[in-house]
Amino acid sequence: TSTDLQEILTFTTTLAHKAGNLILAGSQAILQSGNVDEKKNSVDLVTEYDVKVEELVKGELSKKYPNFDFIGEESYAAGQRPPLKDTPTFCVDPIDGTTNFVHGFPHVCVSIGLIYRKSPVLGVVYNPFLDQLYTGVKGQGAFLTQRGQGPLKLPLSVPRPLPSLSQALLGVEWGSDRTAHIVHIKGEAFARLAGNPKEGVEGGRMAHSLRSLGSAALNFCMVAQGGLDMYHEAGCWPWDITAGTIIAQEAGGLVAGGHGAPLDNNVNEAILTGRKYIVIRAIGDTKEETGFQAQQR
Ligand code: LIP
Repeated sequence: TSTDLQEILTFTTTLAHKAGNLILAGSQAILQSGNVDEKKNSVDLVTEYDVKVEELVKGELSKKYPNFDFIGEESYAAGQRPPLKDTPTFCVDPIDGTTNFVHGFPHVCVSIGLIYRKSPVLGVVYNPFLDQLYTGVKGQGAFLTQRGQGPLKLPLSVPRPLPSLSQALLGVEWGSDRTAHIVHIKGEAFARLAGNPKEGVEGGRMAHSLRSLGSAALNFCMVAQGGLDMYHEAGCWPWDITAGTIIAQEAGGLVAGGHGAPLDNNVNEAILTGRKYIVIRAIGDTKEETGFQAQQR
C-alpha cells in the first residue's frame, strides 16, 4: 500500500545516508591506497567499499524486511543475470559510478530500488559527494533534496517539450564492455547523434551535445531533473536501472527497454529514458534495429 511504501521510503532514505557516509570515508581510503580490483576486464572496477556498502545495505534491509528478496551488484558473479520474481525485491547498486569513485570524480551514488511484481515501485538514489538525494515512489511523484533545502518536486513534464532530438542534450555511456564490436557500434551512434550530417550547412540536425555522468542511476536522475533530455545505454543490469526507472517515470519521463519492459528478465541490456516526445522520436528512428518498447505509466 502507499503507507507501506512511505514507511519503506523513510527507512531506505536513512539507510542511503548511512551508505553515503561509508562511501565518503571509502573514497579517501581508496584514493590514498589505490586498492582497486578488476572484474571482467581492466575497466570493470570494484573496490572493497563496493562490497562493504552492499553488506551494510543488504544486512539492514534483510533485518527489517526479512520476507523481501534481495538483488545486489556484488552478490552476483560478473555476467550472471538474476531471475526476477513477483515477490517484493530490493535491487541495489552499492556504488554506482565505481570508476568515478576511484578517480575522485564526484558523480557517485548508492542506488536502492524496490521491485514489486517485476516493476520498480520505489527508488532512492543518494550522491554523498554533492549531498543530493533523489527519491521516487509509484503514484507519489519524484523529489530531489539537496544541501540545506527542502524536497523539490521533479516535474519533467512541465518544461517546454523539445521539438526534436537535434535540440537535445543527451546522456550516453561507453559502459564496461569494450569489445571492438560494441565500441564500434557505440562510436557510430555517438557520431551520428553529435556530428553535423551536412558539412558546412548551418543548423544541421546534430544534438546539442552528449554527456556521460558515469553512473546509470545518476543519468536517470538527471533526466528526471530535466538536465538531460534523454539517456541511452546498452549493457545495463537491474541494479543500474531499478531505482532510476521509477524516479524518471514519476518525474513524468518515459522509460523504454528493448524487447519488452525494462525489468523483464532479458531486457535490461538496453535502456532509453527521457522526455516523452524525444524518446518516442528516438524509438521511431531506431525501432527496426533495437525493438525498443516504451513503458508509459
Ligand atoms: C556503471 C554504470 C555506468 C555504466 C557502467 C557501469 P558501476 O555501474 O552505472 O553508467 O556505463 O557500465 O555499469 O559498475 O559503477 O556500478
